[in-house]
Amino acid sequence: VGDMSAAMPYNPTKAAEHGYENALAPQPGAVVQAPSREATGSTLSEKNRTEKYGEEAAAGVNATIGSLQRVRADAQDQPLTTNQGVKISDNQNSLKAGLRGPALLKDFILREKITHFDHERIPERVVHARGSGAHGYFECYEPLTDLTRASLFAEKGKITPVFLRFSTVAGERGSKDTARDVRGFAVKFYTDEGNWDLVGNNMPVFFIQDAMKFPDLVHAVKPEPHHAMPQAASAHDTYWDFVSLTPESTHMLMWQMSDRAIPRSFRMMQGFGVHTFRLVNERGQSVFVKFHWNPVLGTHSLVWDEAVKISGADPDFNRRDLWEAIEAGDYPEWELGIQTFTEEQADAFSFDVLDATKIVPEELVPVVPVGRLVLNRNPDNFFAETEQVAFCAAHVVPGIDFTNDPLLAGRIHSYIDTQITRLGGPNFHELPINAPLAPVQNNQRDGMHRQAIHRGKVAYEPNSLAGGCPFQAGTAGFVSFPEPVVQDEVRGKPEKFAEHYAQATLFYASQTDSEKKHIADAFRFELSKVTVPAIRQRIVSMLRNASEELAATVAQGLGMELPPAMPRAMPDPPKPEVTVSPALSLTARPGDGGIRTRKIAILVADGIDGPSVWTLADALQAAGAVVRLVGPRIGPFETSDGKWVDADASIENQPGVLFDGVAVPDGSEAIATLVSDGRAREFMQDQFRHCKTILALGGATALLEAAGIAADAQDQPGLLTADKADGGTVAEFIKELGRHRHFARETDPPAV
Ligand code: HDD
Repeated sequence: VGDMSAAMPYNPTKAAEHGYENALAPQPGAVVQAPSREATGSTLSEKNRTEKYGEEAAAGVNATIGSLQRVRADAQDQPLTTNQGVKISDNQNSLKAGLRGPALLKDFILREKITHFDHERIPERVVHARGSGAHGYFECYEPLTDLTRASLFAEKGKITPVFLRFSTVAGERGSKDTARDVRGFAVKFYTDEGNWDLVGNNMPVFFIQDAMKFPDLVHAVKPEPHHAMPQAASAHDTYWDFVSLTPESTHMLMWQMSDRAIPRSFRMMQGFGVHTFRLVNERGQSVFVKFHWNPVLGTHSLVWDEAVKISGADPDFNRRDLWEAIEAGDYPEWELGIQTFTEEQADAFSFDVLDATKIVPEELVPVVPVGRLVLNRNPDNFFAETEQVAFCAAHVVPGIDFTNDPLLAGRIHSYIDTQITRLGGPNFHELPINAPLAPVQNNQRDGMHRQAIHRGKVAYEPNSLAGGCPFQAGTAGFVSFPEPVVQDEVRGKPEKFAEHYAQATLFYASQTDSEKKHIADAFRFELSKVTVPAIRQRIVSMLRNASEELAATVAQGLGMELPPAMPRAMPDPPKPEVTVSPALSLTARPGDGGIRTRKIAILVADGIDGPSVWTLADALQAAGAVVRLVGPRIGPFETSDGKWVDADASIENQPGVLFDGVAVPDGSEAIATLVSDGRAREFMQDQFRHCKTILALGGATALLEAAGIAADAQDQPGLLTADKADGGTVAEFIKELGRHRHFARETDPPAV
């Protein structure tokens, strides 16, 4: 008693008991593949050179870290403590009355630990629960002062830090990334005049015109309330029931059934502000504006069969892709474009710009690039940043204002309101990720979890006791655009809101043949999951007003008679200005034809032709691709020339759907192994079915044949065969990979 060492004879250092320190050391002979990191808790991207400054950012001073540095916690070389800072001597054993006796109530260390754990979870977002975020910056190209006084657009080259969160809408927090769904594209700009949140999606329109319908829409698409199925899927009765009775959703359904709902990468999708907003300049003049984000890598998507399989192979597919690209220093980048138009122009349009189910076609009002957004740092902590970030459509800054879009009106209310439940009170703006860089001074006080310590006795305005401070900023502050309103109070819609189909027709007509086919296939799939025939019929009758061709294809796919077209709310709609808009096809933005960050597999097994492996790997990596050697198992394989290659992935843990293309080198023993491996055959079948680029060298064509890939392979676009990996072959392979997909070889049903 009194001798501490005698009181701790029972394995107080559990880790040592298990040889933990040894377990961390590389095993003898192990090849260390990942670059070893200093255990500072920082991510690699923080250490990457910043594009703008060209030098390595010192820890904590990455251009986008800013005020977050103050709260970053790092336990390197520090002892374990309680939340009160008391050092903990034993984190393995609770305090007991005797080794076999009862645990004691006075064990405050145990109780604090368990209590905190019990409260670790917070409610997930009511929609957009699953998301992935990153830090970055926005850079303004040219001053936009003629149009807006928003400070982030004030100067050429001005940098504003941002945090961006991508999301799916319907699935729960732990659901999959590759659901057929809209993707959220929410940007928080930490401007020097306060935070501006542009809370958009990867589709420029919405399902409904009025926020009054939002809870109904969400209740319909979420898992059905009686059995909580299906997870992260719109393919069920209640969703299609609702939209079939809501013809204003027809345009959005086109987008949602298109390949845009299954992006290959967050880095390869567009973003849109959706609503018409206002820009307001220093003189108080205003124009309408639509915001567009265009990805530098181009717009690319998955195909449905692939998305379904990826959701099993890697439910974190898009999250991982974003994380890895940033860690590798391949910073995702978008260009911000704006469409601006006057109120008079808007009045003349065939559609209403306050209707969020309508776009302003680019052919009518061009998109002008005004800046770029680069994501260059992964969060330090998912919960603290990506989960606790609170976006809000009401967060605007001087120079940006709302319009009377009735959907936007509901959003201005909803987001702050939802955070109060989700983040536990009204002070969520003080969470580090949400706190503006601009100073905050007001007379709001108290509430749960208040961080600021307000000094003085004055918390009201006007006051004389604090010299009138904080004082009203007058015209230096946010001044709402004085839009005149003299109207009767009514519940109703403007006249042009009644036209539901012209832009659905426009969207469908603007797609390539394979995109049209995918839209029809998606309707077929989703509606085939609907159990009530009348719902299917209503959707097809609705589609007849958008495209007779589409309606007929879907009806045929569902084995049903073509029902009569749904009666139109507006029988004699205005003539649309634009009937085909090439910009609406994903193919309009192919990227630069390069293969940067694309994941390419090289299949290996014992006896593989080593020189081909190295030639291919070097050339692909030089072109910026991410190369993985994929074997029947991980680990070393002997090459035909007696050397070794080390597979860092197995066909089992990284199936074909996770790669953008595949090369199979020659080597008779290796090919025989792969031919006899059902997984390897399936790997090739998926690569073929999903229209990816395939290269088979020499005898590797046997694997194609074994996979049932047609002997007339030579005629198949994107399917390359060659004797060896010479310069011409490799260049051709890289060129074909740059096309991303070869939809010309797609058939329905799939031939392979
Ligand atoms: Fe919303 C989240 C985008 C209509 C109510 N919404 C949320 C997020 C995005 C959008 C990207 C996730 C933000 C994040 O990453 O944290 N929402 C949109 C777009 C809409 C839209 C582009 C139509 C143009 N939303 C909309 C309406 C309402 C809401 C009409 C309600 C009247 N949205 C919410 C919400 C959420 C949300 C309930 C859930 C979590 C959150 O706000 O923070 O308030």
